[in-house]
Amino acid sequence: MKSELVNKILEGDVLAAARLMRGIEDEVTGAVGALESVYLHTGRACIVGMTGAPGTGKSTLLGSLINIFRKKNMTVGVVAIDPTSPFTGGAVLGDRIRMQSHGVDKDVFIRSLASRGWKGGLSKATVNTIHVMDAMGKDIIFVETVGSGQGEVDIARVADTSIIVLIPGMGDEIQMMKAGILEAADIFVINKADREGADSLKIWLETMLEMRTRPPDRWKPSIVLTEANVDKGIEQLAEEILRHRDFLDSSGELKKRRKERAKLELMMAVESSFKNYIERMDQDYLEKLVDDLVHRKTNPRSAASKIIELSKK
Ligand SMILES: Nc1nc2c(ncn2[C@@H]2O[C@H](COP(=O)(O)OP(=O)(O)O)[C@@H](O)[C@H]2O)c(=O)[nH]1
Ligand SMILES: [Mg+2]
Repeated sequence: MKSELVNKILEGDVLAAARLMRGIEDEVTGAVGALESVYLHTGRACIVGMTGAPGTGKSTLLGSLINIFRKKNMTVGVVAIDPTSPFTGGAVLGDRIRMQSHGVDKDVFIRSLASRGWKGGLSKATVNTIHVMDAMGKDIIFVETVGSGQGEVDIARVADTSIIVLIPGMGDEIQMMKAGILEAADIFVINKADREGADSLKIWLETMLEMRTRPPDRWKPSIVLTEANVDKGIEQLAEEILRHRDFLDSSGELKKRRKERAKLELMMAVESSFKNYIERMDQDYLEKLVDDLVHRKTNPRSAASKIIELSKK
C-alpha cells in the first residue's frame, strides 16, 4: 500500500509526517499500513542518540547542533523523549525562526514524544517516529533521551552514534560504572565545562577508557568539552559526529549495527504481534490454560506452544 499520505511524507511534507506520527502515538489502525510502506524508504539517515541526566544541557546542545548541520546544508530531525522539559529548539533555534520570513525552517523537524510509562527504555513509537523522519529525507536525526540506568543501552542499539552528556561535579562516574555507560558511548560530551571539575572528569574518563581493552581497529570514544549555552565546543562536537559516521562507513561497522537494529526491530515486532494475539484470542481458552497451569496439569512451555499453534490458524 502506498497511500497519498505516504507519498507526501516521502516528499518531506511536514503536516503529513506529523499526522502519521500522531497516528503512531495514538496507535490508530491506519497508521500501521502507512508505516509498513514508510519503512521501505528508510535506512539513509544518520541516527544520533543523545543521553544524559535531566539538566545536563542536551536540549541546548541540540539547539546549537541544529544550526551547525543546517549550515552544512544537512536536513535535521529531532526526537525528544523528555518527560521534564519539552524540546522547543531553545533560544538559538528561536532566533533562527524569527529571522526567517517564511516561519519555521522546513528542513528541521522536531518532535517531542510523551514518555507514556517510559522508564528509560525505547518505545516502539520512538523507533517508528525515527523511521518517519528518515523517510522524509532527513540527513541526520537526533534522539534525546533522559539517561537512567538501562536507557542508554537501548538508545545505543538504535543509534548509529551514541553521545552521553555529562556535567562536572555530579558524581556521574559511579553512575556510569553501574550502568555500563562506558561501553555504550561513542562520544562523551562534558557540558557546562565552565564549571569546576570539567578537567578532572575528562582525566577520569580518559583513564577509564584507557583501561578498557579495545582492538586497534575499533573506534576510540572521543571526549568533547562544551559550553552549550554560549555555543562553545559545538563545532568540534559536530566534527566528531561526522568523523564517527565516516568511521562507521569505512570500517563496515555501520552494516553490522544496521543488521543488529533490523534484528531488534524484528524481535520487537514478534513480541508485539504475540501480545496482540493474546489480547484478542479466546479469553475463556486462555483462562483454561492458566487454570491448567495452576493445577499443574501442564507447564508454561507446553501452554505457550498451544497458543503459538492456535495463532497460526
Ligand atoms: N552554565 C552552563 N549552563 C548551561 C550550559 N548548557 C546548558 N545550560 C543550562 O542548563 C539548563 C538545562 O539545559 P537543557 O538543555 O534544558 O538540559 P536537558 O534537560 O539536558 O535538555 C538550561 O538552563 C541551560 O541554559 C553550559 O554549558 N553552561
Ligand atoms: Mg531536554
